Amino acid sequence: MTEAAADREPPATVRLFVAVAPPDEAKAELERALAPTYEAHPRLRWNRIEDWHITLAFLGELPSGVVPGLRTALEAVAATQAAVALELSGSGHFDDRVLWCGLRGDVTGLHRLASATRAAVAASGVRFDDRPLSPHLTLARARRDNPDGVPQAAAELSGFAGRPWRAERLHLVGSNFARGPEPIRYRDVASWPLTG
Ligand code: 2AM
Repeated sequence: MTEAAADREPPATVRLFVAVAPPDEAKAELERALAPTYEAHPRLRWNRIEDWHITLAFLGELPSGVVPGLRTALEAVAATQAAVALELSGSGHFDDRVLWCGLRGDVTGLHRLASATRAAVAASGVRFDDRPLSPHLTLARARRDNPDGVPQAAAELSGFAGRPWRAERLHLVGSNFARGPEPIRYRDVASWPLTG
């Protein structure tokens, strides 16, 4: 196949996850609170604010042929599940490498939405690693050659208490695989209002 033809060919696989995202005002508030931490830790790999999300189900790399079935399944979930009232609050880290912001509010509702999502994905025939949900919004990762900074950044942000907001849409998100030096890019494959 020529390179030009390869460019036109849809990718055979796609890396997918299902998520909710805070509205712009809640993100702007967190961004403001993070300003001193951004400045203090420029060597962390900070996620782009437009990419901030809370993963409900990580589906992994799948053949792109599964997407139509997933769309149908997730549309039905969104039609039967209600919006979830949440607040961004506090912070923490995984393994001294991943810095995250925590969530308060109807976390039980978030778990319920994640369970419904995962059940619908599984019923649509897609197999994925159904790990327990740990609700968080990832902010940054430590670089391999410079692991410092994550616990300290988490301590700096620990007092953050954001305004209430509602997760009103369910998003099916695709990402590239961050091959080489390119940062990971996310894009909505589709999203649906939570109207249940
Ligand atoms: P993270 O935010 O904690 O890094 C896209 O990569 C999203 O899926 C991210 O929110 C990421 O979680 C999550 N994710 C990536 N790999 C995962 C895995 N193996 N299990 C669960 N979630 C994963």
